[in-house]
Amino acid sequence: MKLKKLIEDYDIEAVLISSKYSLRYFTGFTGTTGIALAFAEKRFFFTDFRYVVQAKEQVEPNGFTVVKVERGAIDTLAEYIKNSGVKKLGVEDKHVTIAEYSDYKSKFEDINFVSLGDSLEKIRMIKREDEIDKIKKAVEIADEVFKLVVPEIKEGVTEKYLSNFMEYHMKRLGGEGPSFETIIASNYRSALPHGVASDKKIEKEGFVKFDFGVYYDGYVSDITRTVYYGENPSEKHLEIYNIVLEAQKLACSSVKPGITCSELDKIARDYITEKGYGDYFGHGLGHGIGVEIHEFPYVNAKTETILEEGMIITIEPGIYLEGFGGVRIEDDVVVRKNGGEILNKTSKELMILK
Ligand SMILES: [Mn+2]
Repeated sequence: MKLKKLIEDYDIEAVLISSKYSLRYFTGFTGTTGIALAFAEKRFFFTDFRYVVQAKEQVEPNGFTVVKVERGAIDTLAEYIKNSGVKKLGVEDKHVTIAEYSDYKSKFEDINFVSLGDSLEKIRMIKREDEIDKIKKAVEIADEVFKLVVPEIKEGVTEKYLSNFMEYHMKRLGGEGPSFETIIASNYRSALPHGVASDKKIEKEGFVKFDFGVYYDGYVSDITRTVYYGENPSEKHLEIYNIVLEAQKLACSSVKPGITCSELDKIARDYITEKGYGDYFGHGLGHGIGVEIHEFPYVNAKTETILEEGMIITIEPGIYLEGFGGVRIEDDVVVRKNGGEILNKTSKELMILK
């Protein structure tokens, strides 16, 4: 088991799991209040009255024993730590507040805190098949939602109308909701890489960029499509769309075990740069997805992580021209033995909606 190995590698006796996504991943807990203490052999999950029944259902199948705490888990945790003779305790230092840390220091006697850095997050990089299946389902729902929203793109409706429409259907189709704030950026706003849906009305002759995703059983999807709304896309609209499309396809077909994230980023970036738009692609090529919308590995010029079978990354190059508009195309791709498996079924060819 991965936690057991981590405990050995760090030469510690136990790990305190406190962050939302680590709790979700390692224990299965989806509530808001709980903390877990994992030893090499035994595991405990501390929560209060409100969550005891839910926690038993969710965490026991993952090997955690539920301990009901009165209010705040700190005193009970301190007892368990003391009684188990823990000397070195791994903590999620990146997620612990100063207030929590001073609590730990005052309540946990004679303990050495060991920073786990990104180690718990990195355990999540390679997905099991059951995790891949959940992401596939999240992608399937996203594809379906996109199909439904396209006919709703009409002059005069607001971006927010479209995002509400999409989020309603995400839930209707079995998702838990959006995996992040739905981005709908129309016309000049499409040049904003992260323009969340606003009160702006859809108007003719411009791009409409949709970047959205769905949570399904705790796992996310993340997809971007850019459509043209109007009769007469300009040469420039067609030009930048086709450059992004080619760069995206090139990167998707280059996914394979053994390539580094920076090499993959370079393939798309070099293509866009050759075409003269390198300065307008100001973000990384993609990122891992899983229980969280942005996970390891990050696919950018600086990341030397080598892609391995079972990782799932997004491939999402873009070109953004201020005052004019922008294009991004994004798919979710599983690293398989023989290459990348693109999960999205939605076409990437330019849709011109009249
Ligand atoms: Mn993304």
